[in-house]
Amino acid sequence: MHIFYSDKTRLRQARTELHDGVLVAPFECPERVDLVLKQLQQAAVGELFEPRAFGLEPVLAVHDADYVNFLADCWHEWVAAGHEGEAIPNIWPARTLRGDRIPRVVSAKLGYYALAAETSISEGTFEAAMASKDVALGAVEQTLATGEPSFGLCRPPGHHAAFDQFGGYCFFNNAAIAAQRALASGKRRVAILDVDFHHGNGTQQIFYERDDVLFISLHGDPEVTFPYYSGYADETGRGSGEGFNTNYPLPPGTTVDTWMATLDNALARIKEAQCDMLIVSLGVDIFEGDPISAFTFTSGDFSLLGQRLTQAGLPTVLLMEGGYAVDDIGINVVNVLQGFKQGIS
Ligand code: OKP
Ligand code: ZN
Repeated sequence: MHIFYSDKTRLRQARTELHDGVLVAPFECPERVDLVLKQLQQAAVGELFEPRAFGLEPVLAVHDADYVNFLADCWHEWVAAGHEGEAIPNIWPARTLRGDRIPRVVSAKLGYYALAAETSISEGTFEAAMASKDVALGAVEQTLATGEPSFGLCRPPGHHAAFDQFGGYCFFNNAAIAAQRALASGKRRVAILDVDFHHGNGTQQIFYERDDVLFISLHGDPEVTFPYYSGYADETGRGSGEGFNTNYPLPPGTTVDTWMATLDNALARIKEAQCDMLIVSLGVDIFEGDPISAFTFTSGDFSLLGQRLTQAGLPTVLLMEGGYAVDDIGINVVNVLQGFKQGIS
């Protein structure tokens, strides 16, 4: 297993997250990568690589240029405007307002480019997002070159980030950027399998009208779970993308047996669609102890998950998404990767 990591992912050090009506210390914190890295090293899961800088070109292949410029400038504009705290959106072009013009001032641009309010923009956020996608690109490049599995310890996560929107702790869609890279280097159809507790609305949106990326997600039912406005079973793709988007919303408390049976359906669809690469959006917030999620995985169950993923029989890149039970996040990731290694040996 090739492991990609960058210290620069620690540059996102936001102080605030709007949670339950209170500004709290963010669940998505730099300790997450520290602890995963420590456990990966202790368990000697694989060789550690630092990715090179891939620049903005692979980002602009899936994201809007004005959105990327907004992210690059947001913090500086916020500070220049004299605002006191971190940059948090508080008004949107909601259904009765005008969404057809991009506003000029940073307070208004925030709402235009945000899909949720929990995620503040702070100093270093853009730099960390750049490092996070470099980690994903390093991993996919390695797997493309060797055919061997790679893990990218991405942070911040990516799967909620859409073509021109951030939110749900995500800024650049790392999995989408990696998938697009794989296509550019000759893959014909990439499967993105999203096992994070939350629906990967951003990944779905980016590829919704395309048949060269199959997006499949198992997640908490959006009727009762973030991101609420996406992730239903009737979202199956549009145009030539029809049939290349599959959502499996599952109720809170879903057992691991039911979840695994659903995964088998997802893997069968990946086979059927004749994909030639697998990218896993690996959120370990399906853990029973996760503070903001509601599935029931034990640490041991993650080995089974890793093993099961090898049944796709494809060159595989696993990219970190969520997981907020920091005491257990390291062992849970290690178990997935060790299970995967066992499955292919
Ligand atoms: C990011 B990833 C808790 C509600 C959820 C945002 C969750 C973002 C999850 N107050 N808030 O792990 O998919
Ligand atoms: Zn999640």
